[in-house]
Amino acid sequence: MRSQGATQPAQSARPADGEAPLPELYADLGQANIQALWTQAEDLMPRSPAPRAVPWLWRWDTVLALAGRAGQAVPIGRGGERRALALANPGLAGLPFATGTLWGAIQYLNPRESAPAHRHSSAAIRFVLQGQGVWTTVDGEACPMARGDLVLTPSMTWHEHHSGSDEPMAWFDGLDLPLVNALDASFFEPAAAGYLDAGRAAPARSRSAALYAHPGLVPSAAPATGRHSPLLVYRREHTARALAEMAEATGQGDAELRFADPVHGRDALPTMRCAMRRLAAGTRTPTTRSVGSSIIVVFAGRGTSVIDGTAFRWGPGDVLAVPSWCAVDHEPAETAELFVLSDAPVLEALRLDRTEVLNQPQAVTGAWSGG
Ligand code: 1HN
Repeated sequence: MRSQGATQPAQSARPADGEAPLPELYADLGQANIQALWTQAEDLMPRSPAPRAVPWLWRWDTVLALAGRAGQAVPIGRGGERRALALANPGLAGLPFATGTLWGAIQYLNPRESAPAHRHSSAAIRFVLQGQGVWTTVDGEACPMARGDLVLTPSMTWHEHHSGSDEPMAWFDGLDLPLVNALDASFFEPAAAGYLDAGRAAPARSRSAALYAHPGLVPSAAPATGRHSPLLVYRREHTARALAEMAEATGQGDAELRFADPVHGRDALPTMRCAMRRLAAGTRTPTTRSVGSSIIVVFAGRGTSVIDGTAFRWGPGDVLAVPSWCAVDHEPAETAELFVLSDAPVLEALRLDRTEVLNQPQAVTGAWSGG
């Protein structure tokens, strides 16, 4: 039971013999909208993070089939202006959030469809799982999207999606929306009709990639804003090459790269970390737990992850939720690539970050069998 709003004083608040009875005090506190600390339940300040979200897995086949049905049945334009299916963590009592701080969804665009421009204070990322020939316009810059590409739509940037493709397109959307809502910092604005010229075809490359996607080289003139990465699209060809060369150079079965602001070196967005982790067949990662939550999108490969004792078997397109402070380890059955979205930059900025490496592989006490 949550403590907020509790009206019953705790046992220890009873008056000792000879003391004045307290009910009157509690009644008067309640009248004044004041609560005594000693009447609160212990979960007011847990000894370690106690997220309501639970470890979970959404299977790609299930989500894609439902997205395809939504694509047939529901036009874009219904609330939110996007055909996005939110991955709703069953621990969050019906909220459409994957973890306590992160929104995760699969968005589906039919051939030649468009999703209109809007902007919001929540930042978003798109990580493409299927298709090509779609572009997202971010503050007027057309960004091509194909499988394995990462596109940023930072806070308050205008964005719209267009398909020039003959195939449906599906991508993973990640937003910091639950966090922004918890901070009461949400703003949303639809664009005026005809706001942007969408262009007629997916561009070969974005303007920001022309300026910022060359290794170790950045324009001498400062970018317009330091609030987020000036590079808005991270193409699959670069990610694939970087991961392969890192794995080869280090000889490590576990290689992880972070999508960084090429000018400042910090995370591409101030509220969310995006990373790509390559796990070679035969690797078993150490068991770790971190403060802050993450969403893992399986880009390629198969394997098993154990999250707080529950074993989840995964394959391409599956999405996992890892709530705060849950122990996690991964064991790929074949070489795998995982896209990892987390709220780590927020925890680090607030100096609340903490990671523990647990020595023992964790005991498996359950296996996932739903989703
Ligand atoms: C949004 O703007 C997009 O632009 C996707 O594609 C998902 C979920 C909640 C609020 C805004 C998009 C969203 C969203």
